[in-house]
Amino acid sequence: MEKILNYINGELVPPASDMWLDNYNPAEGKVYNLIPDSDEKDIEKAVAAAKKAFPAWSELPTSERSDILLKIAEGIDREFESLAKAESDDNGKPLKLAKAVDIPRASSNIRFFATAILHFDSQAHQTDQQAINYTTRTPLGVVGCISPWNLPLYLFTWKIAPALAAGCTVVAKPSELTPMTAYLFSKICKEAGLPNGVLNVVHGLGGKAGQAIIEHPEVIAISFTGGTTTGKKIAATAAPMFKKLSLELGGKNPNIIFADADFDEAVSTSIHSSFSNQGEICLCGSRILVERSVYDRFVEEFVNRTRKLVVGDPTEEKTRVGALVSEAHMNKVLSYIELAKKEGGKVVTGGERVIVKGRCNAGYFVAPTIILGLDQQCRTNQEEIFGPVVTIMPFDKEEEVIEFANGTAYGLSATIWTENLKRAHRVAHQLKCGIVWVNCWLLRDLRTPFGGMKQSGVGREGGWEALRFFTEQKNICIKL
Ligand code: TXE
Repeated sequence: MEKILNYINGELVPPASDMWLDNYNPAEGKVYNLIPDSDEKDIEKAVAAAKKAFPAWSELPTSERSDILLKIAEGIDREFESLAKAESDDNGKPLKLAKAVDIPRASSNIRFFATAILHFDSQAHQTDQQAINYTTRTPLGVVGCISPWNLPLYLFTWKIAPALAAGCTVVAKPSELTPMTAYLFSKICKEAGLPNGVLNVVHGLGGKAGQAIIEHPEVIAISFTGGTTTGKKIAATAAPMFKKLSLELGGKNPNIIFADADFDEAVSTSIHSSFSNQGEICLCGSRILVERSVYDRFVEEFVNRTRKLVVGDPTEEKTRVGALVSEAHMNKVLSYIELAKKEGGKVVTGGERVIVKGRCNAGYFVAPTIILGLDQQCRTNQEEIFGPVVTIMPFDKEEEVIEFANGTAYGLSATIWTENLKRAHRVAHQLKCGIVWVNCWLLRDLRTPFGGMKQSGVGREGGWEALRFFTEQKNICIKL
């Protein structure tokens, strides 16, 4: 069986312990390769390599760093087919989606930061006639990047691209559930001539390899995307060490539909924002809040459209909903559906595991599920399920829907559907979340800050924010 290898100091190497973990293809429910069960020894080697590589990489002219990163982006484009297949095989998502979103966006992430760094500048302030201050920004050093399984290569590159562009060297750990694209990416980096030790990719478990990155004293900043519970643990370890932290955590995002919305667009985009990537996107709108006068019409149309979504083999063109990432995650999602029923919810479509005939008959598929009749306070409407499960609730007034929308511990994103411009601005300003989409969803401009409020995280990624995160500021004051 194929063995995925770590990428340390420019070499593809097995873990020090020679221990391996099973990597499942969730659409087949079968192990299809092995990944390193790395531990602190591997992290130690990776940090030492990153430390050694830092002076030369950080002092390389920006244009040369940029050129190498652009070569890596070209490598992603060249390996497009194999990366898309690996992304789908590891995660269970439709191959079509990996081709349309994950891989092109991974390449865009690298290109964006490779070119953004060429325009990154610092500031100067004249203090009356007394002094001139100028502020420098220098790369931090060795940083840790830990990414999740839902958009594997996309989120992996979203972290490492700004770190490398800024001149940091990186120890990265992709999710143990979806390691394959990061492994292929290591090979692309080698081919592109990335100097040894600049990027080190160590595979393994979160509590072991991941925790060793967080605890390592030479790793001075952590960029993490994953669950809120993991984020808390990471913050608890890193905060007393005064590490710089960027945490992108979960969401329980409201999708607000006012009666004056463009109905057809609201319905079709809500299908995407509810069930794309099996609902395993932190930005999915899992709570649909609909103004009462259009509630019945919306529910009818939305349920009909949802029933037509094809759940099936991720490699088939017609498939819209693939497998969930793991058996454990499928069971978690199914247990939330049971909880919703206990809480008085009515499952109007879906609600169960789907057995797909043929190659995928042992896969972890769950039917797109719509639940009605729950109140705002229940656990189903408070906790992140991270699967193809949405609730729909009616509302009467603008103030009420703002209260509903803000009424969870999360604050990542929200969508507002209305043709009333003033209301769009008014409501958007009152929502306690980091990203608000008006009459659209997941439209991304990489220059904009990305991140959440409350338990959805701390810090902002994207654009200059990411480059600032990976640099240290110093102000120099000169008396005139
Ligand atoms: O993610 P984890 P899990 C949410 C979603 C999901 C839940 C749990 O609700 O059901 O989180 O998913 C690494 N030190 N999201 O458990 O554990 C881990 O190896 C250092 C939302 O799979 O947070 C992986 O690389 N690292 C989310 C990464 O953290 C640790 C996407 C994420 O895994 C670690 C994924 C530790 N102690 C899940 N423990 C989003 N916001 O997009 C784990 N890891």
